[in-house]
Amino acid sequence: MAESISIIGVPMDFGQMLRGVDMGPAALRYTGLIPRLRRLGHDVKDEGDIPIPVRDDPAMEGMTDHYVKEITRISHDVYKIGCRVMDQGRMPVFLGGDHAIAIGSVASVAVKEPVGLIWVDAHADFNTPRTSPSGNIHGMPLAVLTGAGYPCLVDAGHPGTKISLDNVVMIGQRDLDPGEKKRIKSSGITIFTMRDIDEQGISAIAAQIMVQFACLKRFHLSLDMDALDPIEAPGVGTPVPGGISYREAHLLMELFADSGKLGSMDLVEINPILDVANKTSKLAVELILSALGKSIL
Ligand code: 6HN
Ligand code: MN
Ligand code: MN
Ligand code: MN
Repeated sequence: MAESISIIGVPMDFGQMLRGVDMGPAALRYTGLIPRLRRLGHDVKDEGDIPIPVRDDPAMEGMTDHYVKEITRISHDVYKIGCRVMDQGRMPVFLGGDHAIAIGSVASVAVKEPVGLIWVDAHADFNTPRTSPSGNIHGMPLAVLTGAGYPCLVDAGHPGTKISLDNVVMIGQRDLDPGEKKRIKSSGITIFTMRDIDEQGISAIAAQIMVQFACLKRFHLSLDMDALDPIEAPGVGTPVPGGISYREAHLLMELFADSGKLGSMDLVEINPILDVANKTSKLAVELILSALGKSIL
């Protein structure tokens, strides 16, 4: 189905320690994301990039505390533009940046009605400041969105929890921190780790998700490129071996497209500096196209 899509670049790298992930939106545009979505028949508007301070700027020197203040302010900005796009009846596609951009993006799509949230990632991003070994905020957005962690981040956009734990599904995990594991187990959140994918296959898992989301009108896909195997997606800051294959990822996107319920998405964590000939952006664009209706036949 032809959609009205708004592309929102969020070149934010404050959620982790490596420069380069701020170039994600540029790499995805360079790879032809917008004309290729148009060729699929979609009406696509490029909303440009949200202005983000540059970390190398001497004015930023001495900033510590994992950039919580900057990320809070940027999350408000992401939220505002996401809300505007949603009000216009358009589908927002947020291009990161690191995964902390999801604090604002997911908040903006869950304002009017409950939505499902599918977190495709090698990690769970379910740490709080207490459980995080790194302190990096990109390891925390799913915890924040479900109401745990720095209060200023939990309250970004509008005060309080943005997504109920019952409406969250994680897929692709294979690297969890000890305290994070405990939080996952006690939360009762639905998780399909790499072992589950190996045992059940991607299509059976997608079918279970659609049963869980039967009462919801739409869902948001938050796709961290490190969910894929680093052989396919080397351009990420925190690669973990043993990930989702090229075909598994495509099939998952194709099944999401078939569901007719994909309402919005994030594509995050591409770091072109660490990439091999823009391989990760090329795959990411292919995956976005599959999620938005590109089919083989
Ligand atoms: N990501 N669990 C680790 C941490 O530092 O909390 C890694 C998080 C990676 C986050 O890839 O979006
Ligand atoms: Mn992530
Ligand atoms: Mn990750
Ligand atoms: Mn610290």
